[in-house]
This record gives sequence, C-alpha cells and structure tokens, in this order.
Amino acid sequence: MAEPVQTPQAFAPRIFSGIQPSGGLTLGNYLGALKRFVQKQDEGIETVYCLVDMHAITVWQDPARLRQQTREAAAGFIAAGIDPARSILFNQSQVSAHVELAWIFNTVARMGWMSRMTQFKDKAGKNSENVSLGLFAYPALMAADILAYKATHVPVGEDQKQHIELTRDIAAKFNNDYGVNFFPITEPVIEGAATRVMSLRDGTKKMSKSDPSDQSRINLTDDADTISKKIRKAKTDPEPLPETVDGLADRPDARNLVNIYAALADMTPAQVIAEYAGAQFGTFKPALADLAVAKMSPITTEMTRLMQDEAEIDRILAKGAERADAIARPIVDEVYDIIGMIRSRYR
Ligand code: AQP
Repeated sequence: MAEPVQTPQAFAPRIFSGIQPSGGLTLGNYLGALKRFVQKQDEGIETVYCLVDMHAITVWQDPARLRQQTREAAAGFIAAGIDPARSILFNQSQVSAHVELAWIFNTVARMGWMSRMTQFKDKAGKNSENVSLGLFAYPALMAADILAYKATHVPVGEDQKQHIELTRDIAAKFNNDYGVNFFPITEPVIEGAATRVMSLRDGTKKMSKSDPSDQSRINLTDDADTISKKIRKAKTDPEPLPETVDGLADRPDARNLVNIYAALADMTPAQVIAEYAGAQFGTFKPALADLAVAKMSPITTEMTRLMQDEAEIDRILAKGAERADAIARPIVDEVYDIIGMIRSRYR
C-alpha cells in the first residue's frame, strides 16, 4: 500500500532553478528569473542555480558559442547579484546525477503527459518529425534537475508553469509507485510584475533569446545606447496610457512596457499607471529607457569585467558543481536503491 504523498512542508526548504545558455540572457530572463533568484538568495534560503547546458543542446548549439554563452550566463548571474559563496552556481553537465535521474524519470513520465507540453509544441512547430528526441524529453530532465536536490520551490517565469506541474506529477507517481515519501511535491514560485515579459516587436509573443529579431529583446550585454534605442522603437499603439490598469487589457504592447517599468522599479503596474495616467508614449518611453539603463547598465559593466577572467568563471562553476554533486549524488544513489538497482561497487 503506497504511503500518502508528502507536501513540501515536510522537506527542508530548498530553491532550485536554471536558465539555458542557449543564447545571451535577456531582460525576460532577468526579470522573470534572475532578479528573483537574487531575492531568494538574500532571503537566506538555500539556493541552487544551474546553467542548464544539457537542455540547451536539445536544439543545435555551436560548441564554441555554447562554451562562451555558458561563461557569459555565469558572469550575468554573478553580476546580477548571485554570490557563489552563498548560492550554489554551476553548469548542469558537470553533475551527472541530473541525466541519471532524467533517464529514470523517462520511465516514470507517461507519453500522454509529455505530449501535452505546450512548450514542445511551440518549439517544434510544424517541424515535430525533425526535432530532437531530447526536445520532447526536456521536461523529464527538468524534473530531474529539481528533484535531484529535493527542491521544494522553483522560481520561474509563467512559461515554465506547466513543466513544474509535470515535475509534481512525476514526483507523486514515483512516490506512489514505490510506496515512498521520497520526493517533495515542488511548488512553482511565479510572482512579480514581469512573470511574462513580451517581445518589444510583438506584445503577444514572449521575449526570447532565440527570437531571430534582436530588436525584439534587450540582451544583458546591450550597452546603454542600444537599450535606449530598442525601448524608443518598441511597438506601441497610438493611445495615451490609460487611467487604470484595466485599460491595458486589450493593449498587449502597452501593457508589456508598463509591466517592464513596474518590475524594474519594484512597483506594481497600478502604481506605474497612477504615475503616468494619460501620458503619451513620447513621455513614457524615455522614462522607461532611462530606468532600464540605470538598472541594467551596471550589470552589463560588471559582466564584461568578469568575462575578462574566464579561468576564474570556470573555477567558480567547478566549485559549484562539487557542492551540487555533494547534495545530488546521495539522493540519486538512494533512488537507485529504491528502484532495485544493485550498486555494490559504490559502497
Ligand atoms: N520572456 C520572459 N519573461 C519572463 N520570464 C522568462 N523566462 C524566459 N523568458 C522569459 C524565464 O527565464 C528562465 C529561464 O528560461 P530558459 O532560458 O531556460 O528557457 P526559456 O523559457 O525557453 O527562455 P528563452 O529565452 O525563450 O530561451 P530559448 O529562446 O532558448 O527557448 C525560466 O524561469 C523562464 O520562465
């Protein structure tokens, strides 16, 4: 008879999250994820952050660029406020527990569950026969990333909600199948004004590092002038800003810029509207551009400085991987025991 599944409260709080080094980090990654990673670290919770390079290769990555993007992402994390002494920061491929557990989860997850993943459908598009098997299996690897640490909470952007639900289903099925209370039922943490930052060229599309248009996004590597120009050229409508946030309901481009302002200024969208009600974009966009430059430029400058010492970045990632492995290895070894694998040579 299977034990009842435990709630996260029964597990020590631990935060895990990751970002793919599949391109340069964007303002979407920063506001939806990275800025909040820093807040969680500063709240004193144990935080484990990963550059998920094994996820990145589910679509083609040029090897030299992947290496560069991984280091650049690490520099971006540190420049944004992740302290490698307080948070564990590493790249996924250096800790083999992730892929080992992912294989086991491939046997736990059901085809029906995986087939419902909207991110796969979006990314595969009309090309689903020709994309990698890894792209389809991506959410099982993500569940492994999280559960290899028994993470109780995962700060993510809105687009990852369905994958966290799948992680919960995998954890619950594993616990039930083997009659254990081994994995927590992890909670997504989706909060703030910018859980879904949209493209600057199309307010109905997510801002994404792989969007072919560089004008659609702000990169963490953009200089002040580029940030300013991109915001001034962002798509908007001809109306002034409304009197209340409800007035943004059918105005995705305007809503996006207000949300970005709110997230950068640590305000609510309602507070931004209260300040700019009736303003034309000719007034609002320069204010947003100044704010974005003020918040992002110090990060870009620090990132550039850190990138001058790649060996130091590699050392930080190696140290982080060692600390991550010390948590994940015993958890995955216990999984092997639970499922009936003989592991005598490891004892
Ligand atoms: N536009 C966004 N708004 C808010 N949050 C976002 N995130 C990504 N884009 C936005 C959050 O960033 C974290 C890391 O995402 P990822 O890099 O692992 O993958 P992704 O969600 O697929 O991001 P991209 O930029 O769209 O990458 P590509 O183009 O390579 O697929 C997640 O927490 C995500 O929610």
